[in-house]
Amino acid sequence: MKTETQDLTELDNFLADRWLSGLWKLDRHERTPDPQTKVVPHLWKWDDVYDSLRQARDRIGIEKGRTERRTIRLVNPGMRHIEMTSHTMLLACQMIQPGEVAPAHRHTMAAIRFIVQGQGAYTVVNGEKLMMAEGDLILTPQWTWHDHGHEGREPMVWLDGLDVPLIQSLQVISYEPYSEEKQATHASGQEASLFGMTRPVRSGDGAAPTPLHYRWKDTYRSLQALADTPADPYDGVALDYVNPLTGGSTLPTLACRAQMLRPGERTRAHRHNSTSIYHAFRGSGATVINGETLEWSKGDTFIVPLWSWHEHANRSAEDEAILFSMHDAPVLEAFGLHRQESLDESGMGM
Ligand code: GTQ
Ligand code: FE2
Repeated sequence: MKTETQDLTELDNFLADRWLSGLWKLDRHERTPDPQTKVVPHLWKWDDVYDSLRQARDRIGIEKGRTERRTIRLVNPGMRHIEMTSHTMLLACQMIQPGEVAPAHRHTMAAIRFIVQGQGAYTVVNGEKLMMAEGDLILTPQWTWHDHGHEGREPMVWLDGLDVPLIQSLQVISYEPYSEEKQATHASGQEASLFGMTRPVRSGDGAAPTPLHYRWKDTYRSLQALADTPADPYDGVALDYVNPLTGGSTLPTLACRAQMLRPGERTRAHRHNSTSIYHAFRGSGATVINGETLEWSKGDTFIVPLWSWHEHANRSAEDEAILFSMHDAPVLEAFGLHRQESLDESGMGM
C-alpha cells in the first residue's frame, strides 16, 4: 500500500510535469501575522565607504558609454544575491573629481541625492543646473535627464538613493543615454528652486516646474525652529521633505526625512512595515533594532528593516545629532498597506 506522502509526491510530480502546483506545498510556517523580510539590520562605517571611494577614484575613470558613474553600493547582507540595500531601495555613495563629467542619461528609476562632502559640483536635471552644497537634497524624478559635473577643487561625495529593486521587481527598467555628454542648461537658471512660491509670468504653458532642490540652510533653520517644541515620541524633531506642489511624499516611491535628536534625547520604540535607511549627518548616537544596538557616528549609514522595533538615542549630552533618512513608505501607502505599531498599542515587549 502507498503511504500518503508517496501518493502526494506522485501527484506533485504529475502537476509539475504540466506546469501546475498544489498550494498544499506551501510551508504553513511562512504564514504569520508578522511580515517576514530577508533584509537585516546593518551599519556601514563612513571610513570603509570613504576609503573604498578613494580606492575607486585611483582605478575607475568616468567615461561616456563606459563607466558613467563612480558609485559604490551599500549591500545588505540579506540582499547579497541582488547587491541591494533593501528589497525596495538602493543606497550608493558617489564620488566625482574636479573637472569630471558624469554623462547625461535617464531611467525609470527615481533617485535622490544627499550631499555629504565638498562644494563646487552640480547636477543638471532636465536642463536645470543645481549647485550642490553639504546637506542639500536634490531630486532626479523618474525619466528625467541628469548629468553631474564638478567645477570645484576637492573631490565631492554624495549619497544616491534609488528605487532600483522595486522597479526591477516590476520589470519596467528602461535606460537611455543622452545624445551628448552634457545637457544644455536653461538660461533662466534654477527655475523651481529660484522662485520659491512665485513663478515668472510668461505666455503658454504655465505649469509650475517640479521642485528639485531642498537646501540645507532651509532644512536646518526648520529643524532649529522645531527644536523648542515637543518632539515626536518615536522620531524626535523630524521633518518630512514634501513635494510642495502636492503636499505628498518626496517622490512617488521614496520619502526623505531629516531629524534632530537633541542632546541626550532618546526616542520611544515603534515599528512599521516600511524600511528605513539612515545616514548620520551630524553627531553620534545609537539605534536599538530588535534588541541589537548599532552605534553610529558622523558619516555612518544604517538600515532598519521593516517590522523591527527601533529606537534612537543621541549619545552626547552637549551636541545635537542629525539623521537624514530615506523610506519606502509611499509605496505601501499607495496601496493601503502601511502599518505601524508602538509598544503601548501592542503591549508587546522587545
Ligand atoms: O548618478 O545617475 O548610484 O544612474 C546609480 C545609478 C547613481 C546617477 C547611482 C545612477 C546614478
Ligand atoms: Fe542616473
